[in-house]
Amino acid sequence: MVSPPGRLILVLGDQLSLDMAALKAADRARDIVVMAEVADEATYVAHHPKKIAFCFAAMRHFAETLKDDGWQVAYTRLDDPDNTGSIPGELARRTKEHGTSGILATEPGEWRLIEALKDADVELLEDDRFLASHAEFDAWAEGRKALRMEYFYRQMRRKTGLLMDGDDPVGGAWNYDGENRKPAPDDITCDGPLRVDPDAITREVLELVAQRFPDNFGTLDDFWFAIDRPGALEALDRFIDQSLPLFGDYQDAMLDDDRFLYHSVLSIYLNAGLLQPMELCQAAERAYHDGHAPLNAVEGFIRQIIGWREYVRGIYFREGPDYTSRNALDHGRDLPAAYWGGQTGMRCLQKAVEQTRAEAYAHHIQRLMITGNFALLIGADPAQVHGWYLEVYADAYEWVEAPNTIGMSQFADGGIIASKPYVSSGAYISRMSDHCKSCGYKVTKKTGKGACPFNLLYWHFLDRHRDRFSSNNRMRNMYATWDRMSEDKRKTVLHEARVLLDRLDEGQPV
Ligand code: FAD
Ligand code: DLZ
Ligand code: SF4
Repeated sequence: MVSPPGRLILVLGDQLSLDMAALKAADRARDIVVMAEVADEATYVAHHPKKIAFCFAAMRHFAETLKDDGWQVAYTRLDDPDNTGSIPGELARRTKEHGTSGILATEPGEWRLIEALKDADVELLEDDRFLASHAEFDAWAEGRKALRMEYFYRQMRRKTGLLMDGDDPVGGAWNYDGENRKPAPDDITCDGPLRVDPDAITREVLELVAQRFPDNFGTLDDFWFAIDRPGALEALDRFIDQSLPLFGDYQDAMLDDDRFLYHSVLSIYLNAGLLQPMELCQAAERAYHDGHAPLNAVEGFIRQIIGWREYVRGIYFREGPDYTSRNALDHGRDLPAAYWGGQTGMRCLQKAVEQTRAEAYAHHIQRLMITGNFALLIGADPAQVHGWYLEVYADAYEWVEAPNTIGMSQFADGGIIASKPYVSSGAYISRMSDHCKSCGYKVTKKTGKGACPFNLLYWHFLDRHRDRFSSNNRMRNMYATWDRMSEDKRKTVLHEARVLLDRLDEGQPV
């Protein structure tokens, strides 16, 4: 008697954990794991080549891990002649080849793919790599006027017991954010994240990506990401050992000559499934109890993971597929060429983009207060801004990128995530970085030749959005400062900002 076929188990490029929900529910003896490098996923935006290379290299290594673990794996390479070019296409092809009694997948991190899989009759299991399920987040959000991260974070602290002393937070306070804002250090005592030499599998992928995606923004040179779990665990150890103690102090700092400072650079591994959120947090908590790292660093790090990361995911799934097209401030300007490496005299922007091109990485404050701040101040089309962030960073998947961009950075969701827009003049950048020292503009100049564009555009933004923001408690002081300026001064600022915006509209560099 011929036994009935098993099921197909889909594992996507950002689901590279042995304990993914679909794998846990599968039968290793009968089911077949399907993994596929496909054109649709590689081109839904023009990803940074390092992101594609990381994804394919990590997928190929993970397929080997699965085989060693006793799984049967049907793996499609991008250049396989029979490759249909899409995930549903590959599932259909494998169904023809092997037969199947059903297809099982863990829910993808993007509405686009969720809908495509539902259309292909794939059974989806909730992704349980996260601390808060959809139901738990929705229950927390239900009936609240404002969905502030801080309160959600406290619930996650209680739930996990991380940094808890019974019912109270260790140290007496929930949040040490106020101690995480030291300006850039004079000298850096940290060599940055672990760098891994590409092995034969990764080198083959690098050649493929170079050949297939020659025009994408970003360079493949000097590829150093870890591409498997042992490498990612080593990167975690190095972070805890070397960077965590000063992570808190310098979390918001930026330096012209240092791309990573004390940041973990672990989001790429975490989002792909090579690391789990709780193991990062527990490693950090151990470092606190061992006296290796102070509370402001450990609490700050844990808050980013069980607070911000879980919270933005909750918002993405709660708000639904139209979230990425929100545009509360009615912004529509094209992103300037500077975002793709075009000429700019703004040192901070030029450095953030240059490092993005080189590393497919920038840390949070570079994303929020340089590229994000400038895009918001000029009134850039949020959909384009969202497209840019999704393309250029190796850790970018829509569930985490979109709420950070559309919500936190561009205020395009009308204030679901941010209680006020993250805008600043040049003074903030000057305080937190050393960029201004080598800039053609002068951060201390508010108007006139050489005035820092952030200074002009900041007031222009506040002025043009006065109706919306002037009654916001957290913005009253800003409007009071603006209103105290003489009418002449205000006119000059608005005129010079207008000239700058006109230059951008004519495609000229600023
Ligand atoms: P660290 O500073 O070392 O922080 C530790 C960890 O905390 C990170 O690895 C990350 O997993 C988590 N974390 C920190 N802040 C956030 C946050 N705001 N949201 C979610 N997780 C957070 N993060 C992504 O993972 N993918 C993205 O596509 C992404 N897009 C962003 C777009 C914009 C406009 C902004 C402002 C932020 C974005 N972030 C994104 C959040 C944050 O910038 C990155 O998580 C962080 O820079 C990753 O670097 P790191 O691992 O060195 O982080
Ligand atoms: C990012 C990415 C890329 C570049 N390529 C693939 C791929 O070829 N096959 C695959 O399974 N996944 C890929 N991914 C990750 C997916 O885009 C990701 O799973 C969805 O965006 C959902 O988060
Ligand atoms: Fe950026 Fe203005 Fe400083 Fe130049 S002067 S680096 S544009 S903040």
